[in-house]
Amino acid sequence: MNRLIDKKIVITGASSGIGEKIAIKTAEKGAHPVLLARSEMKLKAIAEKIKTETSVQPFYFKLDVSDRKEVERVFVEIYRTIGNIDVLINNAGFGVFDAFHVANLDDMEKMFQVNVIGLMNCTKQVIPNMIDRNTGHIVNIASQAGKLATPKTSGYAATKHAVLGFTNSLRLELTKTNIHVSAVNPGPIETNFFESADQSGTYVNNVKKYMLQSDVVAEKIVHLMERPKRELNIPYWMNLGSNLYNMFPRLADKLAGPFLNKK
Ligand code: NJP
Repeated sequence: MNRLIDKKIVITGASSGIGEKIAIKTAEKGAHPVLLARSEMKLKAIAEKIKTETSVQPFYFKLDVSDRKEVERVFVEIYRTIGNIDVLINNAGFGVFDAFHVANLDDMEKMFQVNVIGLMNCTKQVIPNMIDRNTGHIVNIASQAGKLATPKTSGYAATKHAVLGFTNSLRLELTKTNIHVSAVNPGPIETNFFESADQSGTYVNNVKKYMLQSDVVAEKIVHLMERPKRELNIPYWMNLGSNLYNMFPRLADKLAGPFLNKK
């Protein structure tokens, strides 16, 4: 059974990477993706491509998720245009990898504004309507970096730890409703993400052989929408590593420290 047919799925960060792929794959399933990002021209091109390939005509809206007033205005416009939202994919995000002693505090602040506050801003716009209808699904794209911090990710990992904390609390608050709250924790994925995150190319070079393809990650996220669960961890072995680390942190620091220093 196709559970996504006619569902309205709002995707932040849909102008590239996994957000773009999720938009295409949900449209292929007969859902109605709504694309959000700052790059309007990219959204327009992706919407046209989706229309040509699937005959679904997606709506798209220019949005900077870190701008609270803009988020409120755009979500009012979305509700006015498409009606109820069935799924919100909080995917917009970016990283800058730097050792903390040289890191720029403006980058840290901006990462928090987009990855954490932006995600909360968007969630806030859909939750009251979902509670009224007693249905819905919030999917937060976090990271394995939200479970296990590695060197040079003090800012980025802190934002993704915050996303997981927020997601887990929200899920518990909504236990008695029919609203699902999921976290997605991927390892490295081949996307534009690394253009800002890893400007030296060192990390990409070191983890090339573990890199996930955005298509594969998007496919699993679509499956998560069809069969909601609390967490999607990809690849599973990386999550096993994160779990072991959290069980034996002192030993892991000693044994795995050099292995985790890839940036
Ligand atoms: O990266 P990329 P991904 N307001 O750069 C948008 C997480 N993740 O697909 O605004 C609104 O291709 C940006 O659009 P634009 C990662 O943390 C990744 O890999 O037009 N949108 C673009 O559409 C992030 O949460 C990896 O510039 C904003 C999108 O975000 C998510 O996956 C590993 C925005 C980024 O697309 C998608 O990243 C991992 C703003 N202020 C988690 N700022 C990985 N790639 O390895 C950015 O564990 N965007």
